[in-house]
Amino acid sequence: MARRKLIAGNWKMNGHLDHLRELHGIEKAARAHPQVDVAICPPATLIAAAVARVPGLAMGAQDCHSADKGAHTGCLAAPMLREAGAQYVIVGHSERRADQGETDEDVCGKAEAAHRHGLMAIVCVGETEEERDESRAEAVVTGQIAGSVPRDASADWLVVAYEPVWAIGTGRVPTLDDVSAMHAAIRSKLAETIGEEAQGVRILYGGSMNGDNAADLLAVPNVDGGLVGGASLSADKFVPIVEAGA
Ligand code: G2H
Repeated sequence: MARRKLIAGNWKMNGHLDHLRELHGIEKAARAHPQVDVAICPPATLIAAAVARVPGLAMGAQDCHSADKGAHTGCLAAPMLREAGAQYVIVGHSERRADQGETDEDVCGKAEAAHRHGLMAIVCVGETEEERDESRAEAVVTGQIAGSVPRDASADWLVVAYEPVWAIGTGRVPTLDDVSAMHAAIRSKLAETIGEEAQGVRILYGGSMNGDNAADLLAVPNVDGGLVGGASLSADKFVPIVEAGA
């Protein structure tokens, strides 16, 4: 099944208003390659300003609460992000699973909230170095899929991102064979979890993707795009990844 590639940038806790200047070059690249979906997930405080500045470029958030409103100091609900102009939301990034103790159940609730409010959920999964060394990577990741993906998910609103924790921000990437094997295992687990819809769900690779390795990674079967951290912070580094996905 043909799946449109998605190249999504995750700015994490980086960037101020002046950093939005980088978006012009990224928007230009997105317009030049309409066969690829491109999105940037800046800090939530910048989403509305980013949409105003580059209306042709899709924006996303980096997290949402599972509830639509309520007494949750400091949290952001999916309808708030939607109102700010977000089209995507990353849920279950390993940094949040580690720093905020998010469980698969939490992540599943967040993905459901995203769907309720018209956001595309990017559900992140990935094993630690220790889990890989102990040959548990596939079991861990498929377990995360089973627990984090809502049973009623469809390709219209679900994206999965495989991000090996040990590859994040380290400059290390798995072998292409390992990426291929894991993405195939994820597709297969998705099929068990949500049935036929699994064939249309995009599975992104994330973890030290850059302009030098993107073309190889994006050519691997079942790799339907990238979730890019450090290299998404500048147009110079991000645009070659968009071009590699085209
Ligand atoms: C993985 C990725 C973005 P980086 O977290 O989600 O970051 O590309 O910096 O490894």
